[in-house]
Amino acid sequence: MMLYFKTAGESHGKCLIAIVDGFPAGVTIDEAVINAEMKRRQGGLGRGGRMQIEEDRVEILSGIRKNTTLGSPICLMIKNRDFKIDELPDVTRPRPGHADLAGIIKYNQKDARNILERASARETAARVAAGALIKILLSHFGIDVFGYVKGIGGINSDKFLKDISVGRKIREISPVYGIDQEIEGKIIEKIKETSEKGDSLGGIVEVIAGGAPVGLGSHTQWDLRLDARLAGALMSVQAIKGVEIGLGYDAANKYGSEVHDEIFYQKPGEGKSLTGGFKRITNNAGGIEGGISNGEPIVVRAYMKPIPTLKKSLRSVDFLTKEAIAATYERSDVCAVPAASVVCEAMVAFEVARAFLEKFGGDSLSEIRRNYEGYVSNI
Ligand code: EPS
Repeated sequence: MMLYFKTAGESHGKCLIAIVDGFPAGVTIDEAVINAEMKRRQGGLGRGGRMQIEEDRVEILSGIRKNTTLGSPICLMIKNRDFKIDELPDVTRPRPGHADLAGIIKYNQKDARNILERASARETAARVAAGALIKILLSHFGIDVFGYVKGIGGINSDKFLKDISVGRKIREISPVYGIDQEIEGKIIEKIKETSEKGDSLGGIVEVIAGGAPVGLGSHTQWDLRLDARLAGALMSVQAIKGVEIGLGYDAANKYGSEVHDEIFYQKPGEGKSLTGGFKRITNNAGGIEGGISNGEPIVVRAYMKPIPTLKKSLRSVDFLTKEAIAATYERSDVCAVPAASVVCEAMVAFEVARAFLEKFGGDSLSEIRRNYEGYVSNI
């Protein structure tokens, strides 16, 4: 059974749901760990009024008994406090950049609410719940997935993160979920200024998956390549417009000799080696060569556009009357890049776990561990 998850739910419907299938039996799940992630997604400077209303908490409806997974589908539910979907006004003034206009035409609707309720990034609460569950599984194999904000509104960090645990400590106290305290003040200022102007901001998120062994993903088929899968998963996150891996776009501007990570060998000691003893002193490949993880940290960046719901509305056209009119505004976040870093972390965790289970798959945690240990001791 392949690991997969689907979500359901509207932004102002009763609840959001994630169904995670193909998750192995025998994994102990602490609900508090999932809820900590839910809270993190709600935070970050630049969030709007909705996050004052909600207190996202997960309810486990199936697949777990006595805090342990059964191997059956796991249904996670997050209740919406603001759930009055049937009473909310019609939306006929589509927001440029949102799904409103394309959605009403495609689905033959007269009210863009029927589109935006599902297109909303509120859906990502369900993804984060699924991702938190998946990260618990990965932690059993020393895989640590860490997402942080690299930049907002053009103020970008060039800091290189060597150690995830150091990054996590800085991120924990950062109001924008960053790891570079030198630029944090400027970012905070920019978010405040933008809020006063009634505008919105995008930014860059980096996700690092440390501790993944060589051999996840495959060169043998286009849709098995790990880099392709990660890019697809991240592009599916609302407002993400670009993804790069390792050196990314900049590799196109350099010589091959400047780009590729030279190979060295150091006989592994007693402990396990994720790379079979082969070493790199650079990681421009972002931990993936030929669509296969090479045992170095997997490094992915996602580029987020500014949120399309603007207080200072853009020009639009009323869908019914065809008259020129300002786009709808109810309320919105000014900047949701910190929240997106939590969502991107969840999506990377999912794709890494999916590739991990394809390689070491089994129905139970103990079976996967046997397969994993046999492989790692053999490389
Ligand atoms: C979000 C909930 C939404 C927005 C935001 C994300 O709440 P509401 O629409 O009720 O204000 O804050 O949605 C969007 C960015 C979007 O494009 O729709 C959340 O839970 O993250």
